[in-house]
Amino acid sequence: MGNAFSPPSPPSVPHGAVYLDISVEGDTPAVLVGASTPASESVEIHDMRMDDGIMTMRRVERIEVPAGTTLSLRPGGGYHLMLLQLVAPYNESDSFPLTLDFAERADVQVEVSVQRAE
Ligand SMILES: [Cu+2]
Repeated sequence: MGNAFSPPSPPSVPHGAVYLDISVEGDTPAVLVGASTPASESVEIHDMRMDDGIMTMRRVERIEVPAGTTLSLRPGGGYHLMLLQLVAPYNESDSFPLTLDFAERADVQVEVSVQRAE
């Protein structure tokens, strides 16, 4: 797990997105089923796809990451973690903890740094 970051949120936007790398060592896959953070009321797993020429986000229940691989969540499409109802806007150089909930595995806590997407 690593490289967790979230672009700064404008004060008018009550939600944010977190991107990170999910690395799965060993020989069993990992299934991410949710996440939580003190920075927002709730966190959803979202998948962003082109649908008839329009980018749409939909909620998914889980992300399965095969054993021995790293899944990179990045801006611009695919999976991300959506923080809903931010407790407060956050700015560049802030950071906050985020707990990843995995099925049949220990939770993992990461520190999310607030930074613009490269
Ligand atoms: Cu989203």
